[in-house]
Amino acid sequence: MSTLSERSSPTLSDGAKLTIVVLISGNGSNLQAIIEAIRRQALPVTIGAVISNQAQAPGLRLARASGLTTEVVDHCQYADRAAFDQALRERVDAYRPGLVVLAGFMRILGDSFVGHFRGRMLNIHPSLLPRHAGRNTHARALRAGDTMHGASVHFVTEDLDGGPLVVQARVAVLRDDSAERLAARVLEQEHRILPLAIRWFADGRLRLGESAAILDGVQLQQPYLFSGDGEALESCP
Ligand code: NHR
Ligand code: GAR
Repeated sequence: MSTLSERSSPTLSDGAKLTIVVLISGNGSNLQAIIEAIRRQALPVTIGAVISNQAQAPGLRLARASGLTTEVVDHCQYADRAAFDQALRERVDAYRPGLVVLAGFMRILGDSFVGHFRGRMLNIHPSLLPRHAGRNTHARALRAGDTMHGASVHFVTEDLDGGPLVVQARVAVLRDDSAERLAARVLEQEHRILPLAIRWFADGRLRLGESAAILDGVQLQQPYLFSGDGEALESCP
């Protein structure tokens, strides 16, 4: 069966590549960063589908504009979290993804969902985990007087925002920073480290070990620190 994405956007689909499903709830700027990396041929994956728990998520429009298959699994339509998780799992599984990417996905996932996708689900979180797990991370970083803030990619486990870390990018907090300005600078870094981590996974360089992420065969005691030059995604000619 030929999907919409295969017909209208050949660079975004290729049967031989790792298929990912991207879960979103909002603007989808991280999704956009993934799409752009694929278009630059810097990310060898196929987006099977973009699934949102919010029918109104602006990221859905963006996905459709790129010719991607989209779905909505609205958590409000389900009796409880377990029922939502099961429906979401079925829809994700329908695309047989090798990797599930939470890109601004705002619903906590239950143990059975997480167990099913163990070792093949990544999340981008807007803080230097383990600092500031949960929500409102930028305001909390400011309130705590942090001088460094940033973003983290981690494997998703039952431990909310506590799964093994993969890569982080640091962002200096400026004097008189606002949560909005800080968030915008952190978001720029998210757009670099999320495609990078996906690329490592697609290239078979990244996997989840017993208690830590393993990159190039080495167990990460600390997340890889992204500095913005050497390891940036290279475009292929
Ligand atoms: N699920 C598990 N099991 N483990 C993680 O590490 C997860 C997860 C689901 C989402 C993203 C996470 C983040 O990056 C994420 C990581 C939402 C909430 C939250 O409190 C917390 C963390 C994250 C995402 N959500 C509310 C809830 O009751 C609802 C908020 C809303 O709908 O607007 O689910 O920060
Ligand atoms: C990003 O900052 C992401 O890290 C954060 O939401 C934003 C989504 O932006 N995620 C969470 O807070 C998860 N709880 P986007 O929709 O433009 O990618």
